[in-house]
Amino acid sequence: MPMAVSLLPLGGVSLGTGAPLGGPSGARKAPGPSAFRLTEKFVLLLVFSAFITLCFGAIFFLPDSPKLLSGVFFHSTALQQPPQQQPPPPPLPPARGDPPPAALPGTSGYGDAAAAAENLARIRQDHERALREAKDTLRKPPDEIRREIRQDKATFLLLQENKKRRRRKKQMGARREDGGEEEEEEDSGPGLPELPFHKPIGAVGGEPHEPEARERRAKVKEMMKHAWDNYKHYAWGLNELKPISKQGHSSNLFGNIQGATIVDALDTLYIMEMKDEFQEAKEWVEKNLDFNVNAEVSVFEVNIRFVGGLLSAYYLSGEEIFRKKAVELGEKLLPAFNTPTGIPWALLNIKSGIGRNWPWASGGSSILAEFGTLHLEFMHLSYLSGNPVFAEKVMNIRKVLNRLDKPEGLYPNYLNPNSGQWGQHHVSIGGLGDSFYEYLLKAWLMSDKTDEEGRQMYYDAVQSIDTHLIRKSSNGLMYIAEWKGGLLEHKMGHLTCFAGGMFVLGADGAPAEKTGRHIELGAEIARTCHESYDRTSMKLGPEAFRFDGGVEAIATRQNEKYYILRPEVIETYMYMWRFTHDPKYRQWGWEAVEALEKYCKVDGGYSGVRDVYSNHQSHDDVQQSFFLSETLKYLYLLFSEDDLLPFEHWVFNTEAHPLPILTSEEAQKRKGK
Ligand code: DMJ
Repeated sequence: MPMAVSLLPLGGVSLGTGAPLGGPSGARKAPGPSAFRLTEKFVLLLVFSAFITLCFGAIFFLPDSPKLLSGVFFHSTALQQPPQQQPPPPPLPPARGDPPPAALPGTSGYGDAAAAAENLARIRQDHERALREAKDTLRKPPDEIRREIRQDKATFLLLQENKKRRRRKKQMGARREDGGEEEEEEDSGPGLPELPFHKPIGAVGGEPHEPEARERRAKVKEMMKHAWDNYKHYAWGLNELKPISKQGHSSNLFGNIQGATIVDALDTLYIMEMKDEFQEAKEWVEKNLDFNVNAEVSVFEVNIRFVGGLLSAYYLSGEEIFRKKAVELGEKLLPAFNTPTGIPWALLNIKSGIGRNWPWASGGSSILAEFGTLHLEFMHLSYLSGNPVFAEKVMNIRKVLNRLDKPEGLYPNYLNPNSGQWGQHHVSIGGLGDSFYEYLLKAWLMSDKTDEEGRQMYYDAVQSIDTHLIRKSSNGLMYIAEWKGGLLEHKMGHLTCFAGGMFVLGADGAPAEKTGRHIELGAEIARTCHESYDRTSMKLGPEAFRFDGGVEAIATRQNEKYYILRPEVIETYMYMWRFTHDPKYRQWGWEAVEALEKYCKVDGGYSGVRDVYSNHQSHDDVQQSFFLSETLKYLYLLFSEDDLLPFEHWVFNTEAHPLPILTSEEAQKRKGK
């Protein structure tokens, strides 16, 4: 072990000149005491080596170790020792993932030097394996990756399959048959692939049959009007509204791209048949939506809200301007993928094309929920532009993920775009992880169930989630815990509540013997999330709730008690309603409407609240754009008939923007369309 070897002379000097351990100096000549000192020297040497080894190991296993590594010279040089200086390799650790720090053998005491040495060797071996894997990732020539992508992806092959071209005019004609306005369309020119999707089925639905549902849906539309009118009045053209101070609100997620609320709300306005509002929004997009700005943006947020919003607006209305803007923005986002692995940066300056990651993300990592939530939109961008590059970028993300070991079959939240290796082994189905899983399922659904790889990845992931993260409280509330390097944190975020809807949406495609379990997961998560609302004073859910320290589904920390108009719980009610028609889901949705009206509605729109357990409203003064795109849309759908945006034809992106299922011509023929 190089460390111990280099320490030997130092150890010898220090022990030899230290305080005599064996009595008076004359006694040193006697063989007994002298032998005794040697043993002690050896023991001390072992202890010292074990201590150094422990430090060495700790550096690897501490959270964010890459940050530490960069500043620790002795560690990086130790790693460069040639292999022959290593002790013989111990048996490989379990194939999946690193053991949690607490479980490391040989690091609990200073006496067990052999175990510590073994441990160090194992760490080195892991590290070297990681480096080798990273190199492999980087060595793959882009051509080979592209070839693999082409071979594997049935979804992408839809583009290749459809060789015959049809003029967009004809397509628009088909849409007009469905009730759209007659308008001269400009020729979109050559290069567009044929779109198997002919017309927007169910872009507007009939009136709800039941009088109560009709009334409730009308109420939701009224809420949309209140939110929209105030945004228009006080913050028109800006990203969001501050409903208390009655002015615009800008977060740094969009840089200086403007109009997030307008773009996010377009499709909600359309399906609610708010025609004047849709028209004014469209005019704003035509005249003012500008991506030629010097702005550093969140690739994920801009994709789900702007690209997603524009794509949906295009598919619903057939208005060419939305397609054009979506493709233009998609092209601006492409430089984000210029990393050694093709895993995109989180942040991108859309003028300079320079990207970087969030400074707080584990060792410079990209975030799973961010780079894993581009797939649906990018497949559509290829589809609408005729340019395969978008599809290639997102298919490459899958390739990188599929080459990595997953601890217990779970996907850590952090992945380093340079090395292609996981960062911290934290797993969450809420923040940082959530929509990655959602997009695996929806990629398969959106491909008309041809994307076999997406399907497999999704159901495998759910199996691991079920085994390792799903737990029940002592009173039987099911929840999805978070995983911190093998240890569970018994907490669930509001964001995690979307998973109920995801499970039930995926139930049908699950292996036959698992269908029931997926439905059960959906129903149980819906119930738990409803409890998280019901156990507050305001009947609105906190940002996170816990299942430890004697509580269940309750926020225990002050900074987890806020509600920012999030949609996830209502989203799950909507999916559960569609699949079960159990009236309780509409009832729970209505409770949320009443609570929103009571506590979040203000003169100037709708605001988040700081503490859902308090009887006194304290508003955060932000009307989030997702309130219009998601929360109100899901409520509206909850009280609508199933023929509005039917699931056989549409999937919703993670911001609730509906995208049509890409049905191949062949499949259409099979279905007799
Ligand atoms: C939305 O922007 C999206 O749903 C995203 O996936 C995460 N959550 C917010 C709303 O809570």
